[in-house]
Amino acid sequence: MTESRPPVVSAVEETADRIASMEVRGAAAIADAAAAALAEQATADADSPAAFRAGMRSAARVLYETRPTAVSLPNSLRYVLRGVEGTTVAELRTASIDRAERFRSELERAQERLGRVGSNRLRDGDVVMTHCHSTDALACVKAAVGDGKSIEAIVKETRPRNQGHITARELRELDVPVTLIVDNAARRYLKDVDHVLVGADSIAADGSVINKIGTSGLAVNARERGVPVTVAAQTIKLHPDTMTGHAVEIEMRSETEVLTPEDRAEIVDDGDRELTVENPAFDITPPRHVDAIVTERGQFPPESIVVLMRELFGETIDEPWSA
Ligand code: RI2
Repeated sequence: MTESRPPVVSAVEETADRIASMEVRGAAAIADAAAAALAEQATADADSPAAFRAGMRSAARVLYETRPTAVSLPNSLRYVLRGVEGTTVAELRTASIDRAERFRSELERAQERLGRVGSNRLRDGDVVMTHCHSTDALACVKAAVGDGKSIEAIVKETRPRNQGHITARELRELDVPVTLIVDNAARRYLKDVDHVLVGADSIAADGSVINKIGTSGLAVNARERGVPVTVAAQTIKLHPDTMTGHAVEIEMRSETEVLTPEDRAEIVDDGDRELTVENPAFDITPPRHVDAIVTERGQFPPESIVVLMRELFGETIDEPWSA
């Protein structure tokens, strides 16, 4: 039986909207925003401990339904909900807020640690090619630059939303020389590149990497050119469901990100829906095209990531928001 959904505070609705519209984006930022929203929910009035818990579950469901592929979101929600302990509303409230804060500060520390691990893969004078915008990938470059290494970047613009522009801006803020290219030029420039360095939205138990659409093609080309592919992904990107054989759902987004209504009208008559536009946000890169997954717990060949997953999650995963 499905529980009727108790109302949630407006901060939760707003955060869910900002995640769905990608105003808040990037797997780490999504996880952080979701934990902060649960802390806001915890401040809401509740008549009883049961009502408090129901409100928290309801908030988690609203957030959970925004972006299906970024597993950092359910991982964040699960972490906070597991810490909702106490016998009075006041105790539950304090525990929830503390738990959310702890998650957020651990997230920040994890990214710094990951950056230091990833920096070891970069040598002075290296050129990296990036795809999309990943704070985990940039943490590696930041740490390398902080260690005094000189790094250059070839940045793919990353259609349809051009998150490469954010990467270019942030790399320039680190004083890294940047060459911005269209996605279709990637293969041509791989000959000048020492590493492909990308982030991830989810990592599956077999070491497959789910990341922004175009990553898998880039990885295949990089393999053909002999360029190593490094994936920077905190452990909140590890997808527990895949340990039991579940596939990761690939988010399909609006066609308007690819084609404006005006552009559509130029191609076909108004009202002609026979022109189909597909807009998958992510793709899956098989482990054989990935050299290393860099986490805050060290770097792993993709095929061995399942060992870390077992250590972190055990064998069973619950969905506390569905209770
Ligand atoms: P961090 C992004 O997805 C990109 O695919 C990026 O590689 C990934 O999130 C991870 O980002 P989107 O939110 O967590 O732009 O490393 O669809 O910042």
